[in-house]
Amino acid sequence: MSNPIASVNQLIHHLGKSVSLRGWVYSKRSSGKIRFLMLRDGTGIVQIVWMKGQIPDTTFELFDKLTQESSVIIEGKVREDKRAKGGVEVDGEKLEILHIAEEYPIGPKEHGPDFLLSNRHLWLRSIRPHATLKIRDRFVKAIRDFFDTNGFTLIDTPIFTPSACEGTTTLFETEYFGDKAYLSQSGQLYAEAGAMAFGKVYCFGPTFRAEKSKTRRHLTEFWMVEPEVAFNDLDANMVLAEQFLEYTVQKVLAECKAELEVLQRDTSKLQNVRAPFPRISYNEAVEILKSKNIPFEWGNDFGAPEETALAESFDKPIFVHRFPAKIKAFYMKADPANPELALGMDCLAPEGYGEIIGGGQREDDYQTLRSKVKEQGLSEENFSWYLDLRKYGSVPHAGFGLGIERTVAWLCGIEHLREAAAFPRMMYRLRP
Ligand code: NSS
Repeated sequence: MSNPIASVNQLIHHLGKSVSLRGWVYSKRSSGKIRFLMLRDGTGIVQIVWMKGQIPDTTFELFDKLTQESSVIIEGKVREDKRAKGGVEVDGEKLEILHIAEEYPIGPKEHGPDFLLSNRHLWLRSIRPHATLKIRDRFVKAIRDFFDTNGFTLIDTPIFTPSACEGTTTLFETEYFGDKAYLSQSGQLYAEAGAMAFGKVYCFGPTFRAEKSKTRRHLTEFWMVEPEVAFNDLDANMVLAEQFLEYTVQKVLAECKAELEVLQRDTSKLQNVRAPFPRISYNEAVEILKSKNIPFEWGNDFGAPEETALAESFDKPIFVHRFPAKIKAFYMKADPANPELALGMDCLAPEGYGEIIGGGQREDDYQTLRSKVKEQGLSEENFSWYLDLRKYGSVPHAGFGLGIERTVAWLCGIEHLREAAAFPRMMYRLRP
């Protein structure tokens, strides 16, 4: 090929020039002496127009052989077309077929979710999954930028762990050279060690929970980003969380206009994601539920209906803080004003998306934490290193975890979490 290789999203910079494009046939149609081919190359889709008489007849014959998703190399001249999506069309000159695709299972007709998930390896090529995963990519980039520019150090925490962080009921167990290991539910405990070494750290990776519930909000494998900061208390933790969400959400809005449009996302609520967010205590939340006649008993954890009802009263994400200690993890610090409460906080997204962040201030007193480990029947041996952090220069500290798929689902306005992961893992789905 003699022409420079161009990607579809860069064609606007090649107006009037001939380029070489490489990609897949998204669709094609004929009309008299004209052939139209929609070419998809991963960066976008462009229409290539072929005119009989202007190109050799052999090229026309090749065109007729093309099936959906056949791979091709095309040479053509870029022409401005204001009606087209990317502002350009290409007049086809040469066509080289790399591979004629077999009959493609995904077409324009409606497919059921199960069929699409079983064909996720192909479904990724369709416009909606493509837009969703682009948004995820930009969101992750914004997350890394936020921490990079705010003095945080990335600490990669292990996936094989000897013990539970978030309760023993959702542990994935695996054999580990004659011993037992568990897939990490959260990097938090290790991030705490990191915070004592570096001050401000974050970990970011896959986490695993054997969730047996089949809800639209639970995956068995999901990604979590978890900052942890020495000397932060609960209030400072909420300030960090709201600044972090404002930055990352506004970045996605600015950088993913085209993708949000593909998903027909009403972005007005996302524009509102600006600090500060309303803060309500668990006790206040219970009062709000009462005023809405939603049956709820003090001491229980909120489920999806309660979270939706609470978030409904506000037009931006909210924090709920100071939960009953009984329903929270062993590592949470008790509220000095009322030891029945834990200094934890959740951030609830609007529009029924529920909890996207969970975190709080950590117990920093050695004896208190040691008794909590015992109370919850956890092995002191496995937690001795964690308890050490309270022996050698213990300081107040706090952090949180944000679930990537839950947040991306909210950003994209999609119903089910599974579409926010490239290859989602759920109780009943391990393939592809
Ligand atoms: O259990 S969390 O509420 N909190 C933690 O894991 C803490 N150890 C984090 C920390 O303080 N460093 O989970 C945090 C978030 C939660 O708000 C959800 O957004 C997400 O992780 N999460 C999930 N996403 C998808 N699927 C499942 N099963 C899931 N569980 C939690």
